[in-house]
Amino acid sequence: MISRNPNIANLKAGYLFPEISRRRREFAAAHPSDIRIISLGVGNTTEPILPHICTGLAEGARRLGTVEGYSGYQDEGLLELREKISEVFYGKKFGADEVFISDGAKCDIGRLQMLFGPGTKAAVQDPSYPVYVDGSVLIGAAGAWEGAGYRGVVYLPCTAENGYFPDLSPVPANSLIYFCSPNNPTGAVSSREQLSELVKTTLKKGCVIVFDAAYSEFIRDPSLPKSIFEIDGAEQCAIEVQSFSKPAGFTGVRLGWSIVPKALKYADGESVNADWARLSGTIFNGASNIAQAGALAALDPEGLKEIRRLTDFYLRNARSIKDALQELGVSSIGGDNSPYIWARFPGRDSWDVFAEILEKCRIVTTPGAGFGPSGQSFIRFSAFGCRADIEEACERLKILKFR
Ligand code: PL4
Repeated sequence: MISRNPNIANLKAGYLFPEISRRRREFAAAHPSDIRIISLGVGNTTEPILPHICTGLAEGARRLGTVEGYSGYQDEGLLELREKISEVFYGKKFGADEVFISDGAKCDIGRLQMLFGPGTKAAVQDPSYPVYVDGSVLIGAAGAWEGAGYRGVVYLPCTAENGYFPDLSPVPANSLIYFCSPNNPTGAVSSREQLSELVKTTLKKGCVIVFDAAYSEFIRDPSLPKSIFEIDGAEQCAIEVQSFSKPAGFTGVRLGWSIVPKALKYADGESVNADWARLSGTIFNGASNIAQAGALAALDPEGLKEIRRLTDFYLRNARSIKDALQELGVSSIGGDNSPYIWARFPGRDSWDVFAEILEKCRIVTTPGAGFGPSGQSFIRFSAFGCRADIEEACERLKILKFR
């Protein structure tokens, strides 16, 4: 019989979000005639795509039904969209051949790991979005589970004590550093000085950063960087992954991009950009042309206003959740420049707090321990939800007693 990929066997547990859904289903089945469960768990958008962007999508679909507007495979993405992304997000710093359109940030994170292979160690913020670690396990770079983490992964604790920015001294030389700002799950946003320190360390240690900026459009404080490429030297050591999922409501439409600068080289001087083009051309057949038409609409002046409106909406939800937690005496960070609130329950197991909130309030959250060892005793609240649900959830939270 054919053998199982041993890397899959190395995965310690099921993927976090299906596990949350499983527990929710189990709970609902055990309480059939109960009040409705509200989800503040998975970061899944709830609001309709706004009209201008939606018209862009519809127009894209309509054009496919015409002789002159029809298009088939477009492996590397629409030239017009790649140029627009460079203009809107990077002040035209990058050529179109450094902008790669994808079907979402998560998919690109998975594919990018193939560039560096199983011999490259990973360093991650702890806690972090599970794909960085689980993807490293699947590619064979993380090795087996040992005690509290995977052998080939260096966990960089982000705690209240260090202001949720890690000590970078344990980062191994020549490793791949996954870094997310605004951060999922903590909601912390790294400052310009902190990202400068990250870039300096990365260059000194011969590493590469995979910078996940999926939540950059939630940043309201103008002093905070939205892209790693606002930092000098980043072009020599970073790849940025980005997404239309949260700012444009494209979680189901699926569209993102990655910036792979031409200045980024491997130890032997070969081009990472050229390898990424080769790799993508081989195992990816391009993003949906309808989604790309929607993205073009999202990046024109009217679309950018809609992105602002939508992200403002979710930030208002975040404010309400933060206020409700504060009234309960629960301390939290995030939610100001990010759609996630990271709430602290000292001395408690986060899966127990998850169960308690589900049991008493019928609210699904995400237990911090699911994001890494330093997530223990934290709960992540997602601000993605319709307004009525958020208001109802804030009311229900009042019955909790954590003081
Ligand atoms: C649930 C830091 C959410 N099934 O939609 P994409 O692929 O462009 O972006 C996914 C993504 C990328 N980077 C970060 C993210 O937080 C996310 C989405 N994360 C969450 O609740 O943490 C949705 C998760 C989804 C998943 O497994 O990714």
